[in-house]
Amino acid sequence: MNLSEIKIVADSSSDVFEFEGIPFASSPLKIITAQKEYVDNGKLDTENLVNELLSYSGKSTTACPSPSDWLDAFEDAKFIFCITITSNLSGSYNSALIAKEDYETQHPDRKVFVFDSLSTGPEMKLIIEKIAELINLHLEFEEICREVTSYSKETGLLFMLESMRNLANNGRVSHLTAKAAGLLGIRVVGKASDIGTLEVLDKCRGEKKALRNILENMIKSGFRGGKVRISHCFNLSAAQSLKSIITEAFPDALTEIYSAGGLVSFYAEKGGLLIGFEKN
Ligand code: X90
Repeated sequence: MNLSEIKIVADSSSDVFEFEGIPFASSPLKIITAQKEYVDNGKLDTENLVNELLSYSGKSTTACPSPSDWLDAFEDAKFIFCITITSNLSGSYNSALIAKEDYETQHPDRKVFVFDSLSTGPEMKLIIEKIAELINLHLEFEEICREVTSYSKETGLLFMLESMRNLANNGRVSHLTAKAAGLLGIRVVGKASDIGTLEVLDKCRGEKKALRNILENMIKSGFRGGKVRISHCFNLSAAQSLKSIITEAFPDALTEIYSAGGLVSFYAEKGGLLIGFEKN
């Protein structure tokens, strides 16, 4: 495989909008209200989005990329690695599968690997980084697919949320589950389950306790100081505190912090953190 024939594509829930050194495209999800449609294309003003939604009382929802959006992202690459948000919460994966069918029928010499991350945000970012690493090692297409599949079993996603209102209003968690997150001072800590759904682990009083709890849950999952990716929705200070408690316990951990894109900001809401990490 020649680098110019390869492309990594991911939907915008990965918070990755460009990637240095490897051809990359992001396929945008959309956030939709009765008044406006926000396209999560990396140029979206997420602060404006979050604030507009806070003052908006009508219905808001999201939409995954259509097969034709995915085809646009494939462009005309020969070998495509396509990563999606969990198929258990979004139609993105199914859309990508339809696009793959289409693309491979039209171009029998081309290959698309569609990978269901069973997760989102920073865990997808880790998977994307792994694919890039394997591409740079000049592995064969099938080998990369195999390696990525096994790598993803050794990564996890935890989250801390102050509100689960948008998740509940869009049927991604029950209203009962969401209720606890609405209580003043409570932070819900949870994880992406093995089948790619939201699983609540703990309800913590205050952010400090929640951050400790996250580190404990990372360790429980097998974290021993590998890569960590933290995506935050206007909560840089919590992301930084988490980074320092991780570094204190695991000086070799490689932690990077960045701002969430539109889709993750919509569901994680103000104050939310998503943490992708390697389990061993
Ligand atoms: O297709 C669509 O419209 C997108 C639906 C996405 C629904 C869930 C997004 C969750 C984003 C919230 C915390 C992390 C949850 C991880 C679960 C696997 C972030």
